[in-house]
Amino acid sequence: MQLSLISLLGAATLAACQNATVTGKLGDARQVRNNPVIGEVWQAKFNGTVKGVVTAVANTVGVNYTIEVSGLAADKGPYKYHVHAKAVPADGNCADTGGHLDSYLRGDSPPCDSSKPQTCEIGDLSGKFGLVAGPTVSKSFNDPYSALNIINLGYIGDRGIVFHDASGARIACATLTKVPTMTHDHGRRLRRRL
Ligand SMILES: *[C@@H]1O[C@H](CO)[C@@H](O)[C@H](O)[C@H]1NC(C)=O
Ligand SMILES: *[C@@H]1O[C@H](CO)[C@@H](O)[C@H](O)[C@H]1NC(C)=O
Ligand SMILES: *[C@@H]1O[C@H](CO)[C@@H](O)[C@H](O)[C@H]1NC(C)=O
Ligand SMILES: [Cu+2]
Repeated sequence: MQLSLISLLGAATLAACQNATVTGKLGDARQVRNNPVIGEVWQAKFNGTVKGVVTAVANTVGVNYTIEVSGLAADKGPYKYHVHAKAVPADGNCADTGGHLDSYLRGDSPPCDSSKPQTCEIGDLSGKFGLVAGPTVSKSFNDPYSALNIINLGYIGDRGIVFHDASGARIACATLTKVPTMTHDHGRRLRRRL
């Protein structure tokens, strides 16, 4: 009797927990409003079976992402896409990019509730903005919680963007790299000429 009461209470607690709003150990993600250079562009370039670019542009609030890729097998989706914690190593092995960027220490489970994006892992872009289907993707969104200020939790620079097929396999990855600005380019060209 006592045992069944305890297990009943346990089940009720579990149900309540499962429905509770999920936040990380460090709380909800905070919106990013201190990117140092609005309009600064970072890109992850895919040049394998999957080809194309994921672009991240520093906005006044968070980061504007644009995904323009092709070569995702139409019968292997829907695909997830994330910012992972680490860059892609020189050998291109997506397995070595770590887990999702999770600056607020939330963990993968339970899954992201896209109606409460502040409670999701920063890097779980497909959790927040939806899965994509192959073979081509053209998609843009603003993520208020991604940062291009290196002092922020949620900094995405020099980290890997990873696509997963429906089985979860990491089928393509590329590192977000800062695109030199016009003035930088110009300066370099001028210096070379001197
Ligand atoms: C939790 O959600 C499930 C379905 O989403 C519902 O059946 C259940 O009653 C909810 N539990 C609580 C404690 O709100
Ligand atoms: C980011 O996207 C928003 C909404 O489309 C747009 O208004 C804003 O200008 C974009 N920011 C940058 C820096 O491109
Ligand atoms: C993409 O890969 C192909 C074949 O490996 C190579 O010839 C080409 O130069 C690469 N393109 C870029 C932009 O890196
Ligand atoms: Cu991932």
